[in-house]
Amino acid sequence: MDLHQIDQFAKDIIYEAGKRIRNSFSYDLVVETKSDPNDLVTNIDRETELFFIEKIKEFDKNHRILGEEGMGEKIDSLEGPVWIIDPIDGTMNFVKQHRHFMITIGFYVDGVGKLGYIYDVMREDLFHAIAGEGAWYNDSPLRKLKPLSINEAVIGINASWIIPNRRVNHEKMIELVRTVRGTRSYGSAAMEIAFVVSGKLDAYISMRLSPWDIAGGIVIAKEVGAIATNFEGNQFSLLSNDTFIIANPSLHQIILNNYIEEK
Ligand code: 2AM
Ligand code: CA
Repeated sequence: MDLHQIDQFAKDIIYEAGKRIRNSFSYDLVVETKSDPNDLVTNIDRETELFFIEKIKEFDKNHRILGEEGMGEKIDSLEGPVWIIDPIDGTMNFVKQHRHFMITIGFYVDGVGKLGYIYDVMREDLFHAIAGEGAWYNDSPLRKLKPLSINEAVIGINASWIIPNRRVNHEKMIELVRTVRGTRSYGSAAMEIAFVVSGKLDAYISMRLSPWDIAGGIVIAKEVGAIATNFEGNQFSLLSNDTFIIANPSLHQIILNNYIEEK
């Protein structure tokens, strides 16, 4: 398997899909809700996923595809080559803000991450990695993350975890917010992961993410030394929803041990 050839192919289809999404703003979006009233999907999410599936099947019909919109095959193992795709991560941003949404893709072989992509569609910025070879922000190599103290950290966290909620002890979260230098919330998990791997954020935590939100990002994370796990400190399951933390290596254990208490 020629990873460089697959990497070039992946970049080509991501750029092409990005162009199609940018052009879609000239006509009407059809917005529907999924699991809850705030879980949005549009015709463009579906069309983009279908575009990727068609292109990948043309490239190699034996490659399987796990996509957020469920238009690939039903996947219950990661055997062989599998593409894990979120055609639009941050659909609410896409619909409401027309910015801050990502295409994100991970390419795995037998469950091992080989290629990872996070593409900021409106900025036309690509974060990507080839396992074992490095990670890039467009054409510039991403450097290994440097250690820092928790008081200097800027972290990505959603405000809903700082108020009473059924998943984590919010008092501990308040302590975390008080301790760090600053907090941010961007509404796209892939964007926050892209910021952690490039040192623009020092950690990002979420109580519930899906495989396609993080599959591309964790390939990039490995190349720069960012640590990505679930709240048990184990590998995120790529076949089901899970808790998620990605952090600078000097902060991962500190945040998990001192500030995250699951209910
Ligand atoms: P999406 O836009 O692709 O749905 C926003 O809070 C982040 O969480 C986005 O990355 C969003 O991805 C993801 N997200 C939203 N609802 C989710 C759900 N029910 N399960 C898992 N991830 C979700
Ligand atoms: Ca999505």
